[in-house]
Amino acid sequence: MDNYKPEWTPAGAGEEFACSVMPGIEDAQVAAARAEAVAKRPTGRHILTADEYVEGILRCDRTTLSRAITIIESSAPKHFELGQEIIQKILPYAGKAVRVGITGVPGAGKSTLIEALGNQLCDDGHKIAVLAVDPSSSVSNGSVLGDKTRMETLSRRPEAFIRPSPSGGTLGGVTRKSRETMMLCEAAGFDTILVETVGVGQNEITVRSMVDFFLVVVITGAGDDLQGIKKGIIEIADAILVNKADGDNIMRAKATRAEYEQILHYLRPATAGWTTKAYTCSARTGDGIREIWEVVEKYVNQMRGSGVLEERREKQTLSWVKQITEEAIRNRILSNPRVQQQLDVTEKQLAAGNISATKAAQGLILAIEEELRKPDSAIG
Ligand SMILES: Nc1nc2c(ncn2[C@@H]2O[C@H](COP(=O)(O)OP(=O)(O)O)[C@@H](O)[C@H]2O)c(=O)[nH]1
Ligand SMILES: [Mg+2]
Repeated sequence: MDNYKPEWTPAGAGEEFACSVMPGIEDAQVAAARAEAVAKRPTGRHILTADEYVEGILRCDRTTLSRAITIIESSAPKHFELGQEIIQKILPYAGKAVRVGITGVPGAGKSTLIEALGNQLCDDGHKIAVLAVDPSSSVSNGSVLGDKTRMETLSRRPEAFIRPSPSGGTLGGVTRKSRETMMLCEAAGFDTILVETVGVGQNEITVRSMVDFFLVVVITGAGDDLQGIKKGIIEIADAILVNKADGDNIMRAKATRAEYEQILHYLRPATAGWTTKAYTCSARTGDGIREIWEVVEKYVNQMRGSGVLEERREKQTLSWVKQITEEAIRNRILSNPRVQQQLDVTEKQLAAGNISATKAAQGLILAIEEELRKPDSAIG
């Protein structure tokens, strides 16, 4: 196309001096090339090999790490195999982080605390991973943990990695997923793992069994403060942290701290050689956050020195192995057709009221034993 150019246009000038330019020819070509490339792209995501995953994780490539975690969390059998291959390969690089569990009732300020603490740790040169564990979420319809809106600045930091709770599943399943996710994060170079869990059901026990330090976040409430918290939780804590010690709540928070101190005085500490104490902080103002981390560091140094930490981790792994085995055995027995048949019979007998519970259990055990004795038994 001929473009009209003014007389004063320098010789050899381009279209910059022209009127009625019709651009876009080249753009159209680029667009066509792009469309072609898109069309050639394989549909669905390309599944990496275990080695490719491992390589990406060790490089701390977040996309690869996230995808590997998704594989770990998946219930599909093909993902299970791949996931276990990845875990096996990253094993030598896992286990190096400080693992801290943080629990407390909903609204205690766990996520706000993690935001404050996490930012501080990043400023100090740490790389932190925040995971959430909530096996009860399938029941309670998903309590929001690892809540990114509460961790707004932290979630944007390159030194931090936040992963919400895997949804649903059995307790054993969630434990496995969380433990393995933690290992992947460690292999990616995160030196501090913060595990948030909501204080309901079995959650605390589950998280206690996978961390080095267990922090229980509490708040002052109206009336009888200590009624709300289960005694069992205090018994497994390495520190009690009374949060929201700010504004006109400071005095009450201090009083609550003193009450916990009194209770702790009569309890056996959760970790041998360590004295569990109560502290106050404000996740909102940041008061006491540095101090609580100093407690964690002191604990880790002391417990590493005495070998208690290593021993705890060994015990944790062993009990995890037992848990996996027990779950597998139970599933296999209960899915055996002969045992299922007997279960149906038992159920009917119980409903009719003509058998005692003990007798019913005996009948089931007999059926299981018979099944085990068979040479071609599906259980054995
Ligand atoms: N005054 C005050 N409010 C806080 C503090 N920490 C958390 N909160 C508030 O308490 C509410 C629950 O916090 P959140 O972190 O989501 O609690 P979580 O359910 O334990 O994770 C939010 O409205 C927070 O802003 C604190 O130290 N002081
Ligand atoms: Mg939360």
